[in-house]
Amino acid sequence: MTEKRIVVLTGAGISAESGVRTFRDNNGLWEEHAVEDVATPRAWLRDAGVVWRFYQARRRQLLEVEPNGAHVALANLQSKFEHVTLVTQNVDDLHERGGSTEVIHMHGELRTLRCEASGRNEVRMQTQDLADDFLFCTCCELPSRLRPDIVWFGEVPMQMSEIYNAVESCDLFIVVGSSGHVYPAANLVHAANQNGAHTVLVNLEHPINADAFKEIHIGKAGELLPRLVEEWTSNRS
Ligand code: BV8
Repeated sequence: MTEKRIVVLTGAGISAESGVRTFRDNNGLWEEHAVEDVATPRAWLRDAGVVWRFYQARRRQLLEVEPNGAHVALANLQSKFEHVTLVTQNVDDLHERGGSTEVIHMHGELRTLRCEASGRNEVRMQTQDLADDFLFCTCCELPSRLRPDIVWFGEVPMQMSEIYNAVESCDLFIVVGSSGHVYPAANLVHAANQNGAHTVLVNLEHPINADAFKEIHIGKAGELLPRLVEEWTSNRS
C-alpha cells in the first residue's frame, strides 16, 4: 500500500492553550486592534510606529510561551509518517519548538524581520531586537529599515504553489484551530475535497467552513490531537 500523504493546516487555535491570543475569539487580538491599523501595507505606510509596536509586543511574547500537547502531537505525526506537509497560518515558532520540521509559514513569522530594500529576512530575537525602536538590516551597505516578516492582508501568502501541490495530491487533510475566515487558507479544504482527500477538522467550535469537512472533532486541540495522533499512528512502528 503506498504511503499515506498527509497535509496539516493549523491556525491560531492550536497556540491558544500556550497562551498566544487568537484573533477572533473573545479577547482576541482583533478586538483591540483594527486589522486596517496594524496588519496591512497601508497601515505600515501610514503609521509604521503603531504597526511596529504591535509586532514587537507579539515578538516579545514568544519568549514567554511554550508549545502545548497539540504541537508535540503533530511532531509525533511527522515522525511516524514519511509524507506530512505542515502548513501554518500562525506566525509564532511553537511548531518548531514542539519538534516539527519543515514548517511552511504561509503568513510569515515573528522570529524573522525583512529588509525593506532587499526583501531578505534575518532572525532578530536578541534582547536588543525586542525594544520599540526601529531596527536596521545587516544585508545592505547603507542599512535599511526592517519590517515585520509577516504577510499582511492584501499581500500574497508564502509558498502557495508548494501548498496547493501538497493539498491537491494528499490522502488526508487535517485543519486544527482555524475559524476559516482568512483566504486563501480557508479555501484549501475545498481543494482537498476536490482531489478526493479525507478531510478532518479539530476545532473548539464549528468554524464558518465546517460543512466542507468529512470528519469533525469539537474540543481543545491540546486534548483531542494527542489522542487522534495516537489512533492514527497506533499500528505504526
Ligand atoms: C491574499 C498575519 C491574494 C497577520 C494574517 C478571497 C480570496 C483571496 C483573498 C481574499 C478573499 N476574500 C478576502 C480576501 C482578502 C484577505 C482575506 O482573507 N480577508 C478576510 C478577513 C475576509 N486575504 C488576504 O489578504 C491574503 N492575501 O489573498 O492575496 C492571493 C490569493 C490567493 C493566492 C495568492 C494570492 C493574506 C491573508 C493573510 C493575512 N495575515 N496573519 C498577523 O498574524 O499579525 S491572517 C491571520 O488570520 C493570522 O495569520 C491567523 O492565523 C489567520 C486566520 O485566523 P485563524 O488562525 O483562523 O484564527 P482565528 O482567531 O480566526 O480562529 C481561531 C480558531 O481556533 C477559532 O475557530 C477557535 O474556535 C479555535 N480555537 C480557539 N482555541 C482553541 C481552538 N481550537 C482548538 N483548540 C483550542 N484550544
